[in-house]
Amino acid sequence: MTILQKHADGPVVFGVLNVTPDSFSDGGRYLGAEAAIARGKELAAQGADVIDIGGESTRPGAAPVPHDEEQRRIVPVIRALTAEGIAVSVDTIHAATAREAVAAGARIINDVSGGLADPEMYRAVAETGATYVIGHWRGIPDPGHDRSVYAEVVTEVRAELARLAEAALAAGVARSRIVLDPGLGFDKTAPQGWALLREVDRLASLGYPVLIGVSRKRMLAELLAELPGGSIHAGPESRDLVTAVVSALAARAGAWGVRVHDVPGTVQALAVERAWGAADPLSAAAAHAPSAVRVTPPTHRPSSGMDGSARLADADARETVHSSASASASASASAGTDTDTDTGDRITLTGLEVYAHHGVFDFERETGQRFIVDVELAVPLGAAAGADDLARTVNYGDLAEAVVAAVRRDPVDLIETVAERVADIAVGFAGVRFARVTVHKPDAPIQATFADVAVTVVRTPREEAR
Ligand code: PMM
Repeated sequence: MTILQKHADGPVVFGVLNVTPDSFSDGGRYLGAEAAIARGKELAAQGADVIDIGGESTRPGAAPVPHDEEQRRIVPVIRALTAEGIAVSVDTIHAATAREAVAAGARIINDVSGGLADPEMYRAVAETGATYVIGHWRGIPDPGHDRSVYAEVVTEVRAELARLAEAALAAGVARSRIVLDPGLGFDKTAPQGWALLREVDRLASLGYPVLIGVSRKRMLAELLAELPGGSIHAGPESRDLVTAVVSALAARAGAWGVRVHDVPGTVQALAVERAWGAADPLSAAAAHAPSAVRVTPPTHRPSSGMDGSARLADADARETVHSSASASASASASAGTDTDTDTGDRITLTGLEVYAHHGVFDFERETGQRFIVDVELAVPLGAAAGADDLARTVNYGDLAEAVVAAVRRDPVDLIETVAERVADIAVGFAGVRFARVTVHKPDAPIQATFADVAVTVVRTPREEAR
């Protein structure tokens, strides 16, 4: 199950892990690597899709941290969590730290400055191929809100985010890798924060996925202080319930992701939001269950104009050169597996090119090379065709994105292993009877002239997911 697949079930949940002495709500609690790693695993088990690790506090007045100290705090934690297959994002405004983080296994750089703090950041992101969260801010956080001056906050934040995204694109960051975040609390008062939340759809209309980070922030404290018995001085955890409510509302409004400290609360709120809109509340609740206890395969919601994962994936499929996808309803070749439930319908995605670092030789690991993936899914297509309804089939954009993410994961020796990984992802899509996956390595180090070398695996869903 990849983060990108999961998005189709609702927003990606980023669990906050601050490995700092001074973050405002969890500072000092996870400063040692051991405690931080344990907390990261706990957040993942609670249903976080990504662990967002920070080694420098961005709270107003926090002391800047030397880059090497920031990296010393976070790198062992990134290594340990990614080794367990947990997706990691790194909350940093420094390009040097971003590079180290990706080298250690992080896949997402979460930059609250949107590239304004470090002129090298866009290049670092472009070169590493990481997903890039562009946050909106106007400078090092300022407790006095002196920069929180807007004639029309949504219009201006939207325009500033659009400019930052253009700058990142110009520096070589792939369009499909950009996520936008309005930066709640960063040079925004509480009313400005609520205005931005009210108009998440306008931010999303820029065409990028939108991440919302409101967890435990002062704007929530100010809201609670207005309530009978409320106090702005109550501890940060007292804001978890309202954080979860915002997560559900943000999901409704089309947010791609939510960044929270209290993962169980948000997971529950998102389950409610899904159940509210779904026919089957139990499958909605299962969508954020930790994967060890997941009992149903993922169901895929239709892509609206707001579906960041589909947009990311479609762009990926375009950018990764020879990609083509086609649905065929022929009763052609059997995949050589149990076909008693096979209607003969197929979705095929071929020529998906991914640059990755697999191979038994050191130079393959260091420089990387092209891997070309073909996926054939046996999946009944009649219902989707009859109703002309994307929700009843496999969204090939989601498929492409999930395959790219699976191939880009940590390096392995064999293309057999890569094929197995991809097949594991492919059979997790709802309705898939079996998947045939071929991984080609056309530039393999073979001392002879050759056209291609490839492996093919055919896999069915695990029994409990059928
Ligand atoms: N807020 C904080 C830190 N990192 N990242 C994103 N993308 N969005 C945010 O709103 C955001 C962030 C604030 O600090 P915390 O880690 O202490 O909650």
